[in-house]
Amino acid sequence: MNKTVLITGATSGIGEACAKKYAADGDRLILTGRRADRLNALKTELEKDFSTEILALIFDVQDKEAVDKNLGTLPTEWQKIDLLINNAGLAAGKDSFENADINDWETMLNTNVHGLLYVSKQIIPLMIANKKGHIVNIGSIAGKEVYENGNVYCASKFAVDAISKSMRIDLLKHSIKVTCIHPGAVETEFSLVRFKGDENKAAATYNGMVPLSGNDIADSIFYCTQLPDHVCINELNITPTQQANAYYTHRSL
Ligand code: NDP
Ligand code: 8X3
Repeated sequence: MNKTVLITGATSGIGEACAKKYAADGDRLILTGRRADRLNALKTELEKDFSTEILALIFDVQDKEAVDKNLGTLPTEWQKIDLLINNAGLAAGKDSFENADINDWETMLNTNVHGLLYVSKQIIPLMIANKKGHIVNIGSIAGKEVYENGNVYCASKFAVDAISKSMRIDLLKHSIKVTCIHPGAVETEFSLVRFKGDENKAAATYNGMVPLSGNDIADSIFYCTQLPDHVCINELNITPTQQANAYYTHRSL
């Protein structure tokens, strides 16, 4: 309640679910994404439903200049950020190493790793000035185990895991908590993006199982961020009940 929360990638999926969850809690939100129509519609909806203040910032996290311009010049009343949720990310393609498109690899590394770093570098000094803060990074079970054809997506999420551990150590002295959330299969636009609009391939990802929803992940993130100042959940691995890890899914439906 009454926190200022910055959520990257709020135009769909997990980020959008987080935006709704924190708005319902009465928090002020800075929401980001590239799709202006969606972001502005979400801002209008949340301001109407929850009478909260929303700052919508449209930029690509891969573009360091755009990140710096948008987050480096926040109005003073938006600079006391209590919580940063580094959620913007994607998988592009799921191809064997020798066939994968190098542009897809660059997009994943530039978004999932560089984008997260650019955003964090802008927000951490504000948290340090405030003498506390909480950063939640969205990793993946793909950052815990490498699976066939996951190659660079897995590498990008292993990087998020390592960056989260490193942030936690370095930011200890500033009382900044760092939590890394590692979801398994969550039914969002993730698979549609990964398979470049192929709806059949995207749907097949969740065949025979009940996947997680964006709300399931938002609920877990919310829990992690409501604990007393002296308690930090370092990481959570969250899968559907029918998924043990990146390799084993029981498709029984
Ligand atoms: P969605 O595709 O539904 O949402 C992704 C969000 O990221 C969108 O809001 C999108 O906004 C934003 N985004 C992507 N690229 C950029 C960019 N270059 N600049 C700014 N924003 C960007 O997928 P999810 O909600 O599932 O994904 C959220 C996070 O969760 C990702 O980091 C993903 O890797 C991770 N994850 C997802 C899992 C799943 O099974 N769904 C499992 C494990 C982790 P826009 O296009 O408007 O820019
Ligand atoms: C998304 C989950 O298993 O498709 O990060 O990589 S998985």
